[in-house]
Amino acid sequence: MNLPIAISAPVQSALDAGHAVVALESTIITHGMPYPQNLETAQRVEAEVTTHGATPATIAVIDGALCIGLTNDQLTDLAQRSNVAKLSRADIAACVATGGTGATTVAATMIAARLAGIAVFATGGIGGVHKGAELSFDVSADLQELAQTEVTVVAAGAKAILDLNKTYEVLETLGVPVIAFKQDALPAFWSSTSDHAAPLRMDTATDIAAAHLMRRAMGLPGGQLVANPIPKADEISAANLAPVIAQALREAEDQSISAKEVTPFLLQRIFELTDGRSLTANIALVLNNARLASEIAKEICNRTKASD
Ligand code: PSU
Ligand code: MN
Repeated sequence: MNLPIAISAPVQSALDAGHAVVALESTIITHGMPYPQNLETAQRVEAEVTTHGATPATIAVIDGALCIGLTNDQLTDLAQRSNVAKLSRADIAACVATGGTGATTVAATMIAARLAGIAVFATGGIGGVHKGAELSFDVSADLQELAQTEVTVVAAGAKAILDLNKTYEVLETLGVPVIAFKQDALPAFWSSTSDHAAPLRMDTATDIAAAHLMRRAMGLPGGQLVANPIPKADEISAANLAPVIAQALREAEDQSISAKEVTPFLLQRIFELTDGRSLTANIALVLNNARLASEIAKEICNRTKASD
């Protein structure tokens, strides 16, 4: 059976030439940010990747095609649509098979990136273990994906709405390398630091690329999580955010928000409760992640060529 994969011309020629490509997800566009900031951010992130010498490949399922690299018209359409499906490992194949349209989460974007031969992916923050998961069992499929799909994901850590302790415990159990960039503590999405010590610390894109390739050489399945702190100038302190996150979580519980709706609901409420400051920080951290991902992607290409 043929896979209906549509790789855009610029992405295909970068892949053919062995040039750096950075995968980007689409759920952040459809479910993570309001219009029009979602579209502006998606365009700025692509431009940031280009400026840093790599080719951006935003990924989504459109009318049954697994699209790797979107046109500006496709990006604009996706950003304005409501009720687009939020796709993860469980439902991406069903969406493609039935000719549907959907945005890819971290898990689904990793699957698509691997199919296209893209090693590095930049996003905002991964999903993880939700607070109260001991009762709700709400654990993002992003964690399992990191354990099995060979893509290095650059994020500002797990989103601070989650139970970070449990999230990092699960990643350790699953054998996922969690690498803080240039600091000893893990970042916490909107905040540059946290009281969680990072299991690994690296200070250069070169080291991160070398670790990615060494896992491949050793036959270790799965990816790496690079936890890249938001620039200090753009951060919101964890102390300022704590009451806002607590209120959003209470409201989600009162309104019985569940399953895939939880994360979009919390992000939207925190946006409202911070008068938009959470969104400004979210945009800054995604751009920062796009820069680092581009450097890592270039290093992986250089090292792969050098060993050919
Ligand atoms: N990063 C952001 N905003 C987002 C996301 C990441 O800055 O909205 C998305 C990613 O697609 C991630 C998803 O996979 O949130 C997590 O959803 P859940 O908690 O339902 O697994
Ligand atoms: Mn969930």
